[in-house]
Amino acid sequence: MKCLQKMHRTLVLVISAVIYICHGIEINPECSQLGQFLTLTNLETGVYALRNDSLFNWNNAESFCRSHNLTLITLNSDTEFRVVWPYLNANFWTSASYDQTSEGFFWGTGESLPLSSSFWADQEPNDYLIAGRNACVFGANLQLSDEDCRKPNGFSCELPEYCYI
Ligand SMILES: [Ca+2]
Ligand SMILES: [Ca+2]
Repeated sequence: MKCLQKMHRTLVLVISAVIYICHGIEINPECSQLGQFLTLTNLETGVYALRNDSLFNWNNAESFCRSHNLTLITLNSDTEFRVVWPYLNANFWTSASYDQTSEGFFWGTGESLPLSSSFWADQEPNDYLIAGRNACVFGANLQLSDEDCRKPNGFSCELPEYCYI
């Protein structure tokens, strides 16, 4: 008996499990001691001290970060905002504030935060237009808003820019 074996070519789709290995960002070795007395979270966009529990006005938040050789958080990209946001549960001060002399918003790094940025929430920024008010920038709901710098908010510190290789 002749057994014909028919070879069927079967297209087999092998679905491999894709393992995402989340690497934290690479840090300049000089920066290894910065913020060492705080709980730091190393994410793909930066190293952060997330302070959900403390409500400070902008100047005190900025001073707190600086006293640990850190800066207030600078959201350099949409990606950074999205990566950091899940770790924050309240409004948080960023490093950006309005500079009356230059008539613009700037991050702590010196980079401009243009009025045309898509990060701004609807109708924001608006507090900077109020005479005599110092306006600082906080993040909430994946958007930025300005507000009187004296108001208390949560905040997040970050390693200074030069620490990121
Ligand atoms: Ca950053
Ligand atoms: Ca505002």
